[in-house]
Amino acid sequence: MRKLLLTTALLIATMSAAHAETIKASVNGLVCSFCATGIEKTFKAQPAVEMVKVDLDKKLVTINTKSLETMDDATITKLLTDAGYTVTDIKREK
Ligand SMILES: [Cu+2]
Repeated sequence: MRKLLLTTALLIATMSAAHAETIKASVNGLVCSFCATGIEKTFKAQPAVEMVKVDLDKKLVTINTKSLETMDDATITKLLTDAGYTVTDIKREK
């Protein structure tokens, strides 16, 4: 019984640690470093966001969420649309 509890606790700990997400959003309208800075500021202000990186060449916004946190597609799309950009694709990696 004790062993089972320990295994369960370990399993939960492992799952939690792995639960941060990497989200890659393809965005139209990203042209200069001001765009990149603005988007980084917007996403860093979100409580679920650990790190955000903007690649101007690939027109890609990479968002890393904090452990146990996520951001749904609608939230990401709204943040980018409100900032004046068009989201063409959102991909997720665990
Ligand atoms: Cu710009």
